[in-house]
Amino acid sequence: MTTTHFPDGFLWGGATAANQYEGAWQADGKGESMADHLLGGTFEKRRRFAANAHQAGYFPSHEASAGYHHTEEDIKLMAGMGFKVYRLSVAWTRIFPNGDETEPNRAGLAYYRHVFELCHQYDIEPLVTISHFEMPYQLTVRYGGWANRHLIDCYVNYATTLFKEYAGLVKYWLTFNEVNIGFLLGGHTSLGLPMVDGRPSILGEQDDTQTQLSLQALHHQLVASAKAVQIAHALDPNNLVGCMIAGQVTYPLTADPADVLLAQRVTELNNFYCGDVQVRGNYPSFAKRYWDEHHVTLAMLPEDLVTLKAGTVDFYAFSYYSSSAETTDPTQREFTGNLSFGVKNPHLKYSEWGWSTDPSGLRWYLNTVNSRYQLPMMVVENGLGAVDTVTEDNKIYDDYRIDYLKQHIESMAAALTDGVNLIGYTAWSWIDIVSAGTGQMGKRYGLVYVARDDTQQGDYHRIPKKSYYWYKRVIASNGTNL
Ligand code: BGP
Repeated sequence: MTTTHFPDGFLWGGATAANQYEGAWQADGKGESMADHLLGGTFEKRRRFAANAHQAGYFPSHEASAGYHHTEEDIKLMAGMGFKVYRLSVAWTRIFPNGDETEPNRAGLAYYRHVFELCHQYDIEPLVTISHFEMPYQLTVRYGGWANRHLIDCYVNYATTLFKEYAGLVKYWLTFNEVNIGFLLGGHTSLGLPMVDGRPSILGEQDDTQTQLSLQALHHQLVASAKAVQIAHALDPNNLVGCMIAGQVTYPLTADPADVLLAQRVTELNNFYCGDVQVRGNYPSFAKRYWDEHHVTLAMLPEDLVTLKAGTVDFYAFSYYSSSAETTDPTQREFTGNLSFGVKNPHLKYSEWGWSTDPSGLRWYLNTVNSRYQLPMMVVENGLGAVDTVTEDNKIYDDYRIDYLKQHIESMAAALTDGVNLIGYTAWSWIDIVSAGTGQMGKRYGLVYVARDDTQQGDYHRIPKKSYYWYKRVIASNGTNL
């Protein structure tokens, strides 16, 4: 039981991403996204580096949770928990099927208008991620992805279309989901870059040519993000635009100063390379050292620096799932959860997917970022991926998920006492969706169960889990009844 009170108007809610939730991948004129090609495309073959290699040929985003066909029911379910905010992404390919058209697909625009209007009927504020790992496949085929500067124009046209179309319906926006992950992982999903030897190229394991390509592509994304922020503000001063960073907490494995220094460098690179550009409007001081070490020369137009400075975000949104550790012994490095690499921390417990549970890491991260930026913050992803069992009487007793969420909400309450300006929390994911990292339905995060499994069986009917009723109480008590 926490004694700290969340501020009045705290934005409690949940999140999804279009390619993991909607399905209906070819409905109403939608084009193909990078996600629609996973496991089968030229660039994405064997992209999944975790448990579902045996499913090659199955494209999780094609059907996902069939959210596209459950709009009314799902928004009603969210309202049943008392959501104040719903974080969702727009599938770029529903609006511009190939990514580079000048005229939008009206059917795609109408679909999201319906979603946003329904949300407002239930007093749920939409929080929209403009691009969440679902860039149009044709932008990679035709232009080579974000390595090509032309994508800035394509994205700006897309974002501007959304700002204009949904003026008055949406005021909270995020430009790119986990923009720092594309950079960390070579970015074939979010940057649209080719894979290396059939797998994602990982920063630190990339050769300098790949690092050059990734950072150049990322630079274009950061410029596009800054332009979108400026346009959103110019079109409607009520628009609030946030960055979305994958919160990467990295501890030194030992008190050996070399480990401490390494953990600091990893923390800075993973979080502040992108964070500083989006919040402060310039690359951090360590960036030059990093570029020099990797023989990277970024092609920048003189106006890019002006754009970055003028397009800083209004709030800092981030995902947080787990923490990692670092040591200078390179033989120990492995996958340590949410697309991070490092070493396992002996003080923490790990899920069967290798992700640690570390609520203190969330408090550490909130404080660290608050000290650096002093911006309002939102936790826009946090949750536990687990296998759920449906009992004979159709119930799901997910006490492990409740425990996880409870501990993290307690950490947020503690961070509030530390003085952090936290304004919202959207649990990931409020309903079962396809896992981004593995393509599985069986790695479930939802507070609502979706009857669909990894053998593609199930009719997608929804069942609120025990956590659904628990979270409803949490929201009703503004975070005091945990
Ligand atoms: C983040 C992504 C989400 C989501 C989450 C959980 O990196 O923004 O899209 O998927 O991780 O990861 P996973 O689905 O791999 O368990």
